[in-house]
Amino acid sequence: EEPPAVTAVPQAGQDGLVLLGRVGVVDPTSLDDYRAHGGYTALRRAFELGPAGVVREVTDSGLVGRGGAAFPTGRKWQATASQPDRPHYLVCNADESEPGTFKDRVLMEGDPFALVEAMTIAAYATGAHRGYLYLRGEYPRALRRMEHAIAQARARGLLGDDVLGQGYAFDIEIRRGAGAYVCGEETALFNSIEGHRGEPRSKPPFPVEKGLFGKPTVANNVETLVNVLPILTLGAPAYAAIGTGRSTGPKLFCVSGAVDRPGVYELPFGVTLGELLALAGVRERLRAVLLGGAAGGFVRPDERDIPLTFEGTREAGTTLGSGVVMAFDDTVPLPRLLLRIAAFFRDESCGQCVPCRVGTVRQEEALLRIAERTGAAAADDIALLREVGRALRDASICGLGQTAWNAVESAIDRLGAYA
Ligand code: L3W
Ligand code: SF4
Repeated sequence: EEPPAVTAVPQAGQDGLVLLGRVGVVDPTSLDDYRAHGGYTALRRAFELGPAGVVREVTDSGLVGRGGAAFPTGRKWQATASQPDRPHYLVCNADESEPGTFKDRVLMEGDPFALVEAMTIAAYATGAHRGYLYLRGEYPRALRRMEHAIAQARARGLLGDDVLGQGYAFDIEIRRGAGAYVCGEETALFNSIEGHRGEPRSKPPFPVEKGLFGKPTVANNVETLVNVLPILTLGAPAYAAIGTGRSTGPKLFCVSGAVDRPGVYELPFGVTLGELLALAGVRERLRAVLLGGAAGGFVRPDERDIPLTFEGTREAGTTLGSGVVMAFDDTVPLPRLLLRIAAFFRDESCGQCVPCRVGTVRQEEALLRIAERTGAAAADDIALLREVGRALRDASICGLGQTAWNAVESAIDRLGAYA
């Protein structure tokens, strides 16, 4: 039985959408429909520019990664393109598992050919002839849509030995995740594709140098790649004029919780938290907003002026992450919410390194002790949480452990959760 179609795009059909323009408008199973709505003009432009020209456009656009870490995409592409070691690989990280994140799902279900085209451009620019789409296992509809789109593109000469008759060979293979959050960490993802346990590797070396199968690899999030299409069709200056100085372009925000119109919203970087919440119809009695998902942090309802940019959230002492905005009203018991988040990290820790394997357990235990005392925290529990949190952040191998204390810390410091 198919899950229901994604209808989580309140702006569907509106004019001026750069990333979501085709979602809910085109037939996602039709390559002809995709082409009739501008599809494959960006790839043609890429072949005119040549690989170095594409990398230059992406660099000039100011595009930074949309998976949460905001690393400059052009720098990543340039670093891979310049590696003499062969072959090069492209990996699209579609293991969208951050709690509250569903933008990549909406893109893949609603506009799958866009991702095929964007992956082709990224591979062409960085000298790869094989791309892997690592897809979250819990996304059956996205899987079907992507499988269909890849097969159609192959049948029509848009993938394969001679893409668009330009003498360039590229093809895409889909690999499905099996439910582990940590496999969204790029090096765990490589291990998973290679058939090993999904455990992160130490970085450096970075994937641009030694990635999948030990070869130079570009790993980009779905939304990051899809941004390359407007960069090439609008041109880097016009794209960079959207958003703010250091957060250029449009951004997808995943709004959920205590709002009347939850869903994926496309807005230029720089919109304030309050403006986004108003658009989504935020309910009264707002108690807290979680920015950036479980790995992110809570802010208070009176912090509505925070600009939703990477630099603006950083200056406000929080994070934008992958664009999660989860609203909680005062019917949600904070201690239970924090326990749920702590249980998530304890459960998802791969157990490879001690700070995270032990720290996520200790964190949950302390929160449980507090919850059993009906939410009143003893000073030594808070002190222990801070000590464990410091070890998690400073000594964990990967982002999972490094961020496992963010939400709890922000709840204590910004929301006064146990005061
Ligand atoms: C070449 C260097 N490449 C860094 C590359 C690196 C990676 C990217 C970011 O994610 C974030 C966290 C959460 N030369 C390089 C270099 N790179 N230095 O840049 O790297 P890094 O290490 O900063 O972060 P990361 O491990 O890729 C951690 C966010 O991810 N997060 C989100 C998870 C879930 C989703 C989702 O469901 N879609 O994203 C969880 O922690 O915000 O900032 O490619 O190789 N010198
Ligand atoms: Fe595994 Fe946690 Fe260490 Fe990451 S930080 S490698 S998830 S144990």
